[in-house]
Amino acid sequence: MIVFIVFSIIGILTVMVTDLADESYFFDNYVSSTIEQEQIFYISDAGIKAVKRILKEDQNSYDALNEAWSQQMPVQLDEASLVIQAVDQERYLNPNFLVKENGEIDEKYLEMFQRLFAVVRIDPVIIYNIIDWIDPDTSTSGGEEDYVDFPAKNDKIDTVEELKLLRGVTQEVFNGKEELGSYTPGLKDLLSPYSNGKVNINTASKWVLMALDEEIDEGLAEAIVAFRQKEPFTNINDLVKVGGITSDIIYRIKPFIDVKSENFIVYITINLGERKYKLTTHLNKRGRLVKEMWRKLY
Ligand SMILES: [Ca+2]
Ligand SMILES: [Ca+2]
Repeated sequence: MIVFIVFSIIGILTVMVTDLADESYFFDNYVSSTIEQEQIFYISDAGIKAVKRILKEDQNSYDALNEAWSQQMPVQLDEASLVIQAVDQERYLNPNFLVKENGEIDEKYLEMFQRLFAVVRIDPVIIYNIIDWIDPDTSTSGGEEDYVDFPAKNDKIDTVEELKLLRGVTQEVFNGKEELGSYTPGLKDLLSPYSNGKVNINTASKWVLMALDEEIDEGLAEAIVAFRQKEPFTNINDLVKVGGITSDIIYRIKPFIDVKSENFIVYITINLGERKYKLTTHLNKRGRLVKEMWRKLY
């Protein structure tokens, strides 16, 4: 995206430059764009370092929304202002887990996806479109294996935006919808390819919690959310303290839940002079080790 912006700036400048017939003017402006890009990366480093430090210092047994890492962080520097927001990815379901390493469908994940799509009223055929997009074979599991302009990827999903390429994933399916004053989330607020596959019951939305088990209805999911606002879950067995959650439910969902998170996407908005930039980075946390996986500038 930045390359595109740089080139469109060059495009505009070229017109001006031709008029001025001044090649050095054009060159200086190109360089200043590149320097600005480097400056943004440099400025972002300060923000990313701050989030990394917060995550490193967070050594308790759980990750919850009332903790420091989850708070929006405004940062004022001499030349720029930043707004930083970290979002743990274990609050979402990972679509890549629908397909096992051997290429077969993971039936347990399929059941979770079927429940999730039912509660947010998204066409369940899209689940099979996702499966066929990921699975290595080219025969259909009930979804769309090939598209008119491009074949299915037959590999893991890398970004949540990739889901927009799939048949049936409309703007509304992706972004969610507002109906009769009530909001239903779309895929971008339910799924993440960066999650380790275990849903954090301290951060997951009620819709994702409802996907975990058929006995977790809306009332029970809301009870979980209300409970953790007063007292975060420090152990998955603490769920039994929520009225209505039986030990049978805990036994069934145990392999798919956790009370902590491992992957964090950090969104940084940078105001530099007249311009606004968005930088996204993926931090992976294991114990005291916090590693930056990638960084993207928009
Ligand atoms: Ca924590
Ligand atoms: Ca396939």
